[in-house]
Amino acid sequence: MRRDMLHRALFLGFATLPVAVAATQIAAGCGSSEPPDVIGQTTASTTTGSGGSGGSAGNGGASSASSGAGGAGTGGAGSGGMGNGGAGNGGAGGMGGAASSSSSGTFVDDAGAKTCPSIANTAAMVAVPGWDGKAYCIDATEVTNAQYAAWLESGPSVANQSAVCASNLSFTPPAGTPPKDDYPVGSVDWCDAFAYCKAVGKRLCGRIGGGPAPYYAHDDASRNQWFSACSHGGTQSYPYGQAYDANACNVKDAAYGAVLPVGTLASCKGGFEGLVDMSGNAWEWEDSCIPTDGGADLCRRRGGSFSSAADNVDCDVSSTRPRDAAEANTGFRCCAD
Ligand SMILES: [Ca+2]
Ligand SMILES: [Ca+2]
Repeated sequence: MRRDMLHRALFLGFATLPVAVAATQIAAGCGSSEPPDVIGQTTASTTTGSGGSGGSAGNGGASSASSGAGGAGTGGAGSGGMGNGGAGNGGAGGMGGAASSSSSGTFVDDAGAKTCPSIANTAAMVAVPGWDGKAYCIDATEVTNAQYAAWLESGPSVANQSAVCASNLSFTPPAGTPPKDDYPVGSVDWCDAFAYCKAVGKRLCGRIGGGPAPYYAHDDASRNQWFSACSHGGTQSYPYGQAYDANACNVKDAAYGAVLPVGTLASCKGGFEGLVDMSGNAWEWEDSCIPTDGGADLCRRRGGSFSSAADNVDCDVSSTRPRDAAEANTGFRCCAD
């Protein structure tokens, strides 16, 4: 068992479980209403390199996760703006070597060379370093009610969805078109999120390089867009750092008790410059589901919400919900390749 998984198993009180059990999905218990998935890994080349300093300007040396060497960060200090339609193509800061990751690729600090789309009435995007030369873009914030409402008002047709979403007959949340505010949209199902991102010229965050994220590699920074962005390329447990901070983000311990407008807490930043709310506020649907049959498939959601306890708000924790579930505390953000 990987060290971090062992830690999690111990934390959750499953220390006495056989590895084979702990490595499969544990769906209940833990004294939490939002049990994290504990998922077996398909790759586990754990390294023990020292984390390098990141973010400062300079010529970037590619940092190899397999060597664990601290990599010099490519400069490109990000200025990823937030808000509606603002251009926010800031290159993300550099990163150090992977301290402990299950990554199987080579980190390439190439965000500074990446140009992200700037699409009206959608979240600004931030360029983040990629793996194997695949820098990509991710929304700086969760998609807001106003952004989602703008899309609904464009009259999108449910007829153009893939077969797995054939049962999704409406993109409108049960309570109706959301108000035009900057709170994260909620009560959207996976198909709504997928359709929104596709329609605005992005895609629901999935695998680096294209397609869905492999379901059993949700904490593989070399393959998972959402996780790599949150964890600073697999080097941090939380978007803002390595240690839990009860007040950095809108999580249960911070006691706000409800979602906040996206980007309200400047302290909830990272894992790369310009990103906010990767921990807490609203859960975020991800393009990672099993099987691929229809509305009952289980799809991942990431990062926890305002009501999530400490063990549910780090970058590698995830939770699953049926593809057709629409919960008030679950929204999403989009990526682009
Ligand atoms: Ca729907
Ligand atoms: Ca979030």
